[in-house]
Amino acid sequence: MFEHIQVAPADPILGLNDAYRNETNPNKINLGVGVYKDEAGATPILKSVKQAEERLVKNEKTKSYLSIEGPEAYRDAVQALLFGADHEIIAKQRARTAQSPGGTGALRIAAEFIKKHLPGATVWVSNPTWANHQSVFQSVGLEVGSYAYYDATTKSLDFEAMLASLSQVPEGDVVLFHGCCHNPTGIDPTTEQWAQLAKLCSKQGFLPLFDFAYQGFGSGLEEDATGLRIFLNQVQEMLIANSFSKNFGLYNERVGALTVVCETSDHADAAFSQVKRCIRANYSNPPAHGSAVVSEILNDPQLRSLWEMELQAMRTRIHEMRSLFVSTLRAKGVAQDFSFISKQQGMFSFSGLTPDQVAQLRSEFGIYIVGSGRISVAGMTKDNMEPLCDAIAKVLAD
Ligand code: PLP
Ligand code: TYF
Repeated sequence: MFEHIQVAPADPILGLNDAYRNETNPNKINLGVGVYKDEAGATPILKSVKQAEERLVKNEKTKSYLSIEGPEAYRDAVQALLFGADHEIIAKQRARTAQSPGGTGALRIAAEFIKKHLPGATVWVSNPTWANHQSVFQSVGLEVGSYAYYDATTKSLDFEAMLASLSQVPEGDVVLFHGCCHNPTGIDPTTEQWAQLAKLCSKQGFLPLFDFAYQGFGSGLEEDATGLRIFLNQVQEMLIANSFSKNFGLYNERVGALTVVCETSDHADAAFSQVKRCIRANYSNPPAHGSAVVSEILNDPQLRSLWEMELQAMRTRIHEMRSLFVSTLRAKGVAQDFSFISKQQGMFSFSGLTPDQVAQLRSEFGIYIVGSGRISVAGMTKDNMEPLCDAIAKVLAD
């Protein structure tokens, strides 16, 4: 029965992570997968998370099933984080949120919901985008198209081309936006550009799907929601897939949410009943631990302020590494201008390194970078910066 099955290609990012684990070079450096590292190169559990977990272990009374959509305290906290606690959407109950297994789980439920309830819709993703987007949408049979985003020559957003592509998207299709900290380029629209995109969305009549996996990693929790909130002032309907993998460091707990925003509370009830139906047919109901940790932290002022400080420390360290990377390369006499890297947001940057240079960094120096040249700045530390920049200077000179 199984003898005809072909080996599937490895995930370009997670596969690289597996290869890194087996790398024998003692000086190896991992700038592949988007996992935050601290100054010591570790991915520790946040103090706020540990404290919340201690409380949970002490107070937890049952392991009985959660509801399909997850606990109310969690869902309310997610909405407050996305919209701001005083938003009209919350007062008018125009949104419904379901807990999901990570941001990926939220995208997958969104995909099934789109496939069933927006028949014929194509999903448009930026070029480039996170490697998994195409697979998630295609795996439910959706057509995926791409819109212009990145200009490799100027290493910036090609906003005119982006507007031109999105002007071709027909009414009823779905456009995926990265809420902040665009993966893989690190380049986000400005506030003015978000406003133009929102206007275009409303004119064209496409549905925005926000993938919001890095809230708090760019400029701050509120600041990073700017694009999302500008859209919400302009359009009545939206899907939002958010993840707490990065901003709570809860990668392996698989915690995120899918939020549906509708024109009215009645529409939201109907749409949400269908979201719940998709969930039921997938994994029935979500795991408890991750969401319990997140809602314990978000709903407790002391834990919340500790978490916000820890998030700020992660964000600040990444920005410091960006500047240090640029100045260290310069100090090593690298002629190319890498200053664009210090202007970008979030964990990632497109370095402009070619596939050959990426391969050489891996084989000669044990430095792992995604083939596209995307580097995870979050994997840089003060300790690995010198050998990293020496190696990059070497491959650029060859
Ligand atoms: N969306 C983007 C843009 C991401 O970079 C990630 C990274 O993991 C995800 C979604 C998925 O998040 P999660 O790990 O919570 O499934
Ligand atoms: O882009 C990244 O590195 C992270 C982690 O299939 C990730 O978003 C990468 C690939 C994947 C799942 C998560």
